[in-house]
Amino acid sequence: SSSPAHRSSASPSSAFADANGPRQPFVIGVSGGTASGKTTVCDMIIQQLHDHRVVLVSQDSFYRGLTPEESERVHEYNFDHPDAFDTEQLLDCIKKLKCGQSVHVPIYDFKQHRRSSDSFRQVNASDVIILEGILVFHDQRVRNLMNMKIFVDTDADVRLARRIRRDTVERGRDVNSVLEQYAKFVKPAFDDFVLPSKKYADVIIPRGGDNHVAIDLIVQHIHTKLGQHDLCKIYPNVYVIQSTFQI
Ligand code: UZR
Ligand code: MG
Repeated sequence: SSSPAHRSSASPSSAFADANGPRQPFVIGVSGGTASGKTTVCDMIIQQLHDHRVVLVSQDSFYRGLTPEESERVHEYNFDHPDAFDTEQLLDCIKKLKCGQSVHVPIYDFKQHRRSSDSFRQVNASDVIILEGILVFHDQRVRNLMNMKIFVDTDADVRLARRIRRDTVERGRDVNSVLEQYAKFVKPAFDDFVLPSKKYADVIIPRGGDNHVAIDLIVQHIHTKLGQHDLCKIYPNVYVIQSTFQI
């Protein structure tokens, strides 16, 4: 709806009576190549937004589980291709969160390349939703749900060095298999899908989590956006009047 009601609302009653319903959460997309520092950037934003309720949703959680046949030939599986993700389910989750509903996010096991069959992570409605992942800007429908798009831009050599360290230390892989996968899938998919999606970003952060100035600017902007409507703040199904009203 293009009703200007919520923009011109000067009294609390008009804020509550708004035909657009409650204020929607602010959705931030954070993309960038593998090991670019997406998680670090998200953590820093979350830390600085401590006075708001923020949830982080990772695109990784929406990896499709591999079939037994695919698991046997896991070295031939392309985890960096858009088809590796269940984008319909991701879309559904973010849409629900935007409407203030809570959702069940799948739990993905990177070692078994499978989803947990019996457990989920429950994510509740929030003021800010951060969606991070290598391909969160790929699908137009997902992009359209975002209020702000951030691309973390880190040099490829730095990313590869980090990726080797992470996969060998945290995921129990050997250097050769990491390099093989990088050359076969990770780098080509970055060139074909990730880098072309950079053009959709509103903000590009060079050097990722090391860039404190960029993070500060982004957090200031989010504060401004959230503050614009601080007559009512969303809590699950409850509206709380936050500020004193000017007459
Ligand atoms: P980030 N990935 C795996 O290595 N194993 C899996 O089961 C699922 C994903 C990798 C994926 C991608 N690719 O490069 C990376 N490969 O996780 C994305 N190969 O994670 O954005 O944190 O780097
Ligand atoms: Mg990550």
